[in-house]
Amino acid sequence: MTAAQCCYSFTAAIVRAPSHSVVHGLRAADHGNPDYHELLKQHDAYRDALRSAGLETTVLPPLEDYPDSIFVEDVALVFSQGAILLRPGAATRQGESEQIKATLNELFATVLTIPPPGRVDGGDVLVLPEAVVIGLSGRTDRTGAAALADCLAAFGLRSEIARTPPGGLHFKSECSLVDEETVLVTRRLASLTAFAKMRRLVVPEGEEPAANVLRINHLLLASAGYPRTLDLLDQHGSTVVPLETSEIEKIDAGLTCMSLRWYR
Ligand code: CIR
Repeated sequence: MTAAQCCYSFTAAIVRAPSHSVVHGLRAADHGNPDYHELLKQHDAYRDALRSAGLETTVLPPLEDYPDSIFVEDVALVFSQGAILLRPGAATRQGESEQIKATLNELFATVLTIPPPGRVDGGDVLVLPEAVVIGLSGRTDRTGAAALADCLAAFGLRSEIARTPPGGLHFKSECSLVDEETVLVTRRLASLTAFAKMRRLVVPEGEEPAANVLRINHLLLASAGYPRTLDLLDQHGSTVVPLETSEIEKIDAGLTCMSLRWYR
């Protein structure tokens, strides 16, 4: 498998439809509840973008008991080699893993798991061409990161441990892959050793939530609300698909969180 296949050359995706309870999703600061109908519209546009990028998408049913369950990225990692079922760090999200297990078992020949007591959220895991970076955070602990490193090694993937900046929810809230040689990062992550060999596009001050973009095949999905970052990506030569993210941002989420992608 080439680096691009591992990082952004995908053919399949899993998403989960938003539940009505999504408006009560976890958040660090209260900026008001998301509007359910607007969020549904934004989620539909996201699903359309995945299809435009060429992904065959499995849509899982909503889970009313789990407000944050549309953020499937946090409960599993998926690769051509197989899947890894994670143990999310937030108490209210721990049952979500069990809810996606059967789907992973249907779609993947191999499903590895993070054993208790380790905790890992997929939002803390960035797949780069040379290594998978695991960011320790309030959700991902050292025990979980060590168990994840073993799972990744079983799939032939090298990993590195980094640290999610203080106060940040997830590592990927502040960085994401633009292409094989380039990452988009907030200023405070720009000098991270894991990015030393890569070109770094630094998100303009005041647009930090824009750091979470999603590269899929020839397209780069980016948040529509951040014009200076969109310009930066455009100047870089990316084919950008701007998507509205106002409602999921109220519950601390970005574009990568709403899907699992892999090359089947
Ligand atoms: C949470 O706090 O878990 C959700 N409200 C947001 C999760 C966003 N997921 C992600 O960035 N990978």
